[in-house]
Amino acid sequence: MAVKDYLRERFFPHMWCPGCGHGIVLNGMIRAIEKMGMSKNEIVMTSGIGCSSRISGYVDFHSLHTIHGRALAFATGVKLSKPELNVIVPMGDGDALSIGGNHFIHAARRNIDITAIVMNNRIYGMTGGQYSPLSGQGTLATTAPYSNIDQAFDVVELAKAAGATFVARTSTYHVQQISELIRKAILHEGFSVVEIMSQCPTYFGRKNKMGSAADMMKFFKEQTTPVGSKAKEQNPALIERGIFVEKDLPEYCEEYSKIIARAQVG
Ligand SMILES: Cc1ncc(C[n+]2csc(CCOP(=O)(O)OP(=O)(O)O)c2C)c(N)n1
Ligand code: SF4
Repeated sequence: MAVKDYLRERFFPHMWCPGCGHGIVLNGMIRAIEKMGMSKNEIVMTSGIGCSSRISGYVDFHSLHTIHGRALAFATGVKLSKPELNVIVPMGDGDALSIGGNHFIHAARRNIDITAIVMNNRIYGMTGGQYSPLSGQGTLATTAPYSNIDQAFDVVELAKAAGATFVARTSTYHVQQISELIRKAILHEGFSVVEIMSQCPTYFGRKNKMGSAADMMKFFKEQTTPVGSKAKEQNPALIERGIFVEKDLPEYCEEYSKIIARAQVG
């Protein structure tokens, strides 16, 4: 299948602003799926609400565009009833870790076989630039005009601590790595998290004087380094990219089916 066969072209042109990073994530994800030769019918995408969550409308998979912060709850229901399907959940940082934070940690803890993609632009894009739990101290937002005083989560550390069995990070500058990490995350049997640093030039970029979308991507190029690199030792402020966790642990749906079998015997 060609890349465009996975898209619902009738919904284009898309609603993203010029320079938004979310389209790069869509591109990287579709290329990963095309490379694996997956059929559209094997994939379910559930999403909440947000510019990032809009991805579920543009892909020609089984899709559920649901409630802000609840994408993983819907995904859990789908996966438990149809474990043979691949469930992918694109989320914004607000969707995943503000209103949806509780769903996120518990999906990770259960190790249910879902691929969570956190599109981290450090702001609520869709609703006009409010700060999110990923904005970080010292940033400016519509709701923090005198500077944000909240510390940010580290998505990778949070996912690791909550029990995710595949945890990775990259950025929209590293488009080949997006495809590679999403491919591995889909193949992984367990809860996988791929954080993708994405640019919102319209709100985060403008409010924090980060320049154009291209400047923001240059920032991702210059301020990140492969995990475990020498550069990180020399400059601890660099953000690491790559795979942080990849391990096998019992998967939730498999364990659940064993419980059903035991209950039927008993
Ligand atoms: C229950 C509920 N609360 C709040 C909203 C309003 N709302 C819609 S999207 C959004 C945040 C979007 O930010 P994020 O998830 O980071 O995605 P982005 O738009 O930046 O890609 C909010 C607060 C909503 N739709 N539903
Ligand atoms: S508001 Fe930000 S996140 Fe939303 S489409 Fe525009 S650039 Fe992208």
